[in-house]
Amino acid sequence: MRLLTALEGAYGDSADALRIDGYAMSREQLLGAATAVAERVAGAPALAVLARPSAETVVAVVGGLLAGVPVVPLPPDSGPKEREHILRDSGATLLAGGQASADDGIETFAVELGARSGGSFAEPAPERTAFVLYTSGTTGAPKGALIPRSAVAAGLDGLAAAWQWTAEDTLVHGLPLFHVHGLVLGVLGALRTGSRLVHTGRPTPEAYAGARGSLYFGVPTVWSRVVADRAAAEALGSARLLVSGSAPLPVPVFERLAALTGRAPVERYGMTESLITVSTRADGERRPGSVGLPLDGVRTRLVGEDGGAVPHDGETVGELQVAGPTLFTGYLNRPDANAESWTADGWFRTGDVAVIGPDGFHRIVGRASVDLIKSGGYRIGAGEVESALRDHPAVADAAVIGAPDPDLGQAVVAYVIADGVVTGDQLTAFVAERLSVHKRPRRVVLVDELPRNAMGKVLKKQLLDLG
Ligand code: MLC
Ligand code: AMP
Repeated sequence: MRLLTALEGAYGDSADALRIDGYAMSREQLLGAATAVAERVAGAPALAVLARPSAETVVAVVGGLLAGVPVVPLPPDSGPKEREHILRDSGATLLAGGQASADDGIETFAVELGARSGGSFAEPAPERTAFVLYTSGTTGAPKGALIPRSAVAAGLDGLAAAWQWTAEDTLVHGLPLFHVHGLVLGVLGALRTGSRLVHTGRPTPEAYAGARGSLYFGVPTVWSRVVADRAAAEALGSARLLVSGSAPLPVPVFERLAALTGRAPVERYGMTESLITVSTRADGERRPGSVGLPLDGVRTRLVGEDGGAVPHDGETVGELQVAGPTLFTGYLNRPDANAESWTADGWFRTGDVAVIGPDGFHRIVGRASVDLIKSGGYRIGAGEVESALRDHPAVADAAVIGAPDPDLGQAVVAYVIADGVVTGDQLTAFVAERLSVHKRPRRVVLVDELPRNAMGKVLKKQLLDLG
């Protein structure tokens, strides 16, 4: 079976099977333009795609997948530090969209939406890499997670079963196209289930309300903005399913969304490395604060600090470990990170702390490390932001935390020892230019010293208490 089944014409077609940021195209048009890209890139070691929320991005991604070339989505606002790392580390030789910089050593090309090729490619083997998705760790530069085609297929089929997601649906979202949520679920999901797709460019309450879909995806920040806009929330009452994920959905937001739309949201849990593994179901209980049950084929377990099994009593916390067909195959060029992430018996350590009830329902309690921050659903490594801050000539040292934030869940806050001339706003702009804009500190606190323990390690707990 092909990965993108809907492109075979199995579910019919329409002139606006895919609408993205105002541009509509049929699946036939998408296939023709993407096949032209596939002919251009076939045989390349990897294809980087400047992942703006545009039809060009979808065509380029599908082109890479048709040709069996690993696709490397590049955040469109990534600054030179992040961009150079992703391009070099991934081994990409081609970049779709965007401009080459003199020292990239990479060939760029523009995607032609009007191109049509009738050629065809044999379906690449399921074990081939579909994507190299860059994601932050606690320290250092982002790691490239290798996602095989088989994981994408299994993950999407599990979600289609859990959410009764079919070709009858119109999926609406406005999430970025360089992460699992917006790209794998939000684009490939439509191209596998055959549902129509409306991408709103940005995930604003007004755009969601105006799109009139049956199935909506959002991160908790999006849902908390929707419930603050009563008219928009009420307009979503005609939808079949509202899905939240990528970060914890606060219970008050869950309840308000249910009250305003008449629809309790479905919450699901996942990671770049594992795709979506746990979800509440369209035909099952949707419990506030809970992410539900493992998807078909996925296994989960809780492990205590002593390495022993933790009872599924709904109270005892443990590290969540996952196994099954949706898992990545490893991090590119990172044997150290691979060794740390997998157990001897083949389970992936998520780094999330959870409880499982006797009824099998999972509740995510938090992350084991304070150094992985989730802000607006984006995963941000404290170490990466600290390192960018230390690159500023006026900065002597920096410590970054994720402070609780009513809009973003967590906000990146930096405590910085600097020479007294530089301002917080300048440091924020410095990070936004070098990394991605969403990694910038929302607040910079200039301090004379950082609280440290006897070993010299910064006491982040104390900084969190400061807020
Ligand atoms: C602001 N801007 C700046 C800037 N400050 N630009 C340059 N320098 C600065 N200092 C600009 C931005 O570029 C942007 O422009 C605009 O201001 C607003 O940016 P923002 O303030 O960062 O947006 P915000 O409103 O905070 O975004 C909220 C959000 C966003 C919810 C829309 O956080 C988001 O899209 N989150 C989704 C993350 C996601 O998809 N995660 C899934 C990971 S996968 P412009 O022009 O762009 O408006 C995963 C697996 C799973 O987790 O389980 O799903
Ligand atoms: P990313 O790699 O960006 O996909 O981020 C994965 C992380 O997001 C997970 O390890 C969790 O910490 C967090 N996450 C995703 N979905 C949820 C959820 N529904 N509830 C709580 N945390 C979540």
